[in-house]
Amino acid sequence: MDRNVQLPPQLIRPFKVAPSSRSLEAEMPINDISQHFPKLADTSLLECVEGGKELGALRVGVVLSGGQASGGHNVICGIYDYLNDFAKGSQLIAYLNGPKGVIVGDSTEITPETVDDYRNVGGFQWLGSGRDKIEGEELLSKAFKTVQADELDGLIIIGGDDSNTNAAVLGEYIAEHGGGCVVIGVPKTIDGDLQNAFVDISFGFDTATKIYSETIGNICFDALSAKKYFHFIRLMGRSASHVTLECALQTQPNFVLIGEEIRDKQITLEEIGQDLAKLVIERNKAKKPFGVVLVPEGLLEFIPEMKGLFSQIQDLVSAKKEVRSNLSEEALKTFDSFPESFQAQLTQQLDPHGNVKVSQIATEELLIRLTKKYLAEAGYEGTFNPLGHFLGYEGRCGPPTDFDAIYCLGLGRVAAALVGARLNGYMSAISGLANSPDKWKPFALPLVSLIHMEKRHGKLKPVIRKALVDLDLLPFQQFAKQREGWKIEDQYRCPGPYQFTGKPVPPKLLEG
Ligand code: FBP
Repeated sequence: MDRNVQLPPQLIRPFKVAPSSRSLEAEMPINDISQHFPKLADTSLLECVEGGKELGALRVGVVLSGGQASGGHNVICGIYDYLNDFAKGSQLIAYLNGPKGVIVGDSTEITPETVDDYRNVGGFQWLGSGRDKIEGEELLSKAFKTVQADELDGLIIIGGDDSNTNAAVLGEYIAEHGGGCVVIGVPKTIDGDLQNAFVDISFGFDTATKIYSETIGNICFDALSAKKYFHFIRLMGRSASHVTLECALQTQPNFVLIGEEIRDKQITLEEIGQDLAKLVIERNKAKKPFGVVLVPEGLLEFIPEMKGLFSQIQDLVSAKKEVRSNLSEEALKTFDSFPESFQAQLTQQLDPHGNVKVSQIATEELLIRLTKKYLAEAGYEGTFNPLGHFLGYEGRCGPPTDFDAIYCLGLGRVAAALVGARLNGYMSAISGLANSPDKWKPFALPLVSLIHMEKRHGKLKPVIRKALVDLDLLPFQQFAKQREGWKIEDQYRCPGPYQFTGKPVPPKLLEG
């Protein structure tokens, strides 16, 4: 396959950067966090435009960070291609198993043969990934030593909100210590919560939501055929409900919970349980003892009485204190209403960035339990055969959709160009993604413009703001307009498997 066959011309030519006619301040809320990033604070939005020149040979490092997302391998291929085309003699050094690879200096060089083995291949298995955080003097200085020892001109961190925060922190540290290596971030995450006026969507979201929608659609049709099970499907996506909302629009199930709506309308756990019980009763009256309910994995954090409990658990777990005996009276009441197995899931260790590991909490089982409780209270004696599902890891590593494949090659090329332009603390961004690729516009977006202060591990820290579902925007509005019609009248959609037109698996595997 001609590796550039799908890329539009403006992403193939060499870029140069120029001040943008668009204004950051006019298009997004900006917080003043300059005291935390004095070296990166003086930044402006730049556009990548045609007219770039051949660069001298560069030494560029790359690392995959955080959860897997389809297209990651193509970002690396895009970086490699750009260097190969416009910075002859460059070397691309890949750090293994996530940020830890940068800390300990564990790396391998990307060669032309391996590039062609991984182009358009899902997963992160080429380099491996990890959630280690490069934080604190000891780890930052180790990472600095690695980039110095490897004589890097630039390090490209492919990651989500937390990993891109880490890119800014490391870029600041290197600049403060007189290093010449620049740090560039690339927006990755299936969660879709790394988006703003210049990053329409992070890569991986498109592939993941298509994989989940295929399965949800299949389950909907099974429910409609067998007419005996109520399926409660929890979907990955940490805090924001973007994944659930997109899958809802694709498959039109009977009931969908959106965390951000529950927070804004202050809907309680009891009200959710009662709504679900009402749905079962009404469908049963219509001779439909079956149904499909979508649940975002981050739901609990948005429920008013759970928010306080979550925040207390986060503080106590961070401080390594026993949870139950240290909860406030109100939080304890909520905590004690849950079965022990669920309490254990809630109080497990946080991830290295201070997040509760929501993928390990069986919220769908809790909702099934609540539905049963309110059905019993309503004196319901009809059928209710619930089945819980979790769609998570299976969505993160499929072959990238055509969209993610092209987008990621482009993001990689832009990231390489930003290293060539010696920009420090910028994100490789492409906007206008709803248009055909020949109209996409590449940008260099200052990472600090995305950062605000947030409580992590019990302390306020500068981190990239997560973009949650906005109830005033079109996706939610479309959903809100249609959802009543999905409750009893079954309007299920079964989108089927997504199409991929590139080279799907490495030739080596085909040859066996
Ligand atoms: P990133 O933010 O790093 O992209 O990870 C997102 C995610 O896939 C979430 O949707 C999920 O809650 C979490 O990772 C699961 O983490 P882990 O792979 O550590 O179990």
